[in-house]
Amino acid sequence: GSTAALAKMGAAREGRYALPPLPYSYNALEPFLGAQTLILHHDRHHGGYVNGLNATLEKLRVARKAGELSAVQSLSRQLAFHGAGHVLHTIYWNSMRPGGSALSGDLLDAVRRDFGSERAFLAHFAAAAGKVEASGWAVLAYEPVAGRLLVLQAEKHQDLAIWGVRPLLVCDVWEHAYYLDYQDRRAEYVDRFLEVANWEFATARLAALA
Ligand code: MN3
Repeated sequence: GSTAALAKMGAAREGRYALPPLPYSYNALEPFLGAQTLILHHDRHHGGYVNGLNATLEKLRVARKAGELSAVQSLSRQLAFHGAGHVLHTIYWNSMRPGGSALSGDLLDAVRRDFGSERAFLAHFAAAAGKVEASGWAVLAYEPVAGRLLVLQAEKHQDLAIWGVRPLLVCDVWEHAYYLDYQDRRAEYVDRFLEVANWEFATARLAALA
């Protein structure tokens, strides 16, 4: 569907990743998040990850070609930092939509199976987002070994806890995501985030993966 296609817009083309446009206007999420937050967050922060990812890949290409890989440790760290930042932000923009949405369909069935109830899941997700230590993310993810849903916390963002999970819906709790609008009231930001959550996007991602 179109939501799955949106998630691919940041993919590499001709060797370079691209900053996908916001799937709505900069002021479309007001009053939850102001336009200034989205301009800074999308154009500057997310754009910085895309530029960093492309620059790191170029440094690695040059290093391989020269046979000089002494910087591979820091370059690998930069690759994970910028790459994870790009992927998670691409999902984050689509994890919200003006007016929000209702959990339904296969995703709602999976949520009830794996978390007990919709209410229990939402409380779990909000608590995880509120309690990420310092900067990070809350992630609703599909874990393909058992084929079940998990809520994970990612500190910073290159430290995703389980390899192979596929994020379905994410909440950015770095301060740049909410500080202009909510200052230190992260829990209020998370509650309002859930009011605009785009569960249709998450359902489409689940259908494409499961
Ligand atoms: Mn961010």
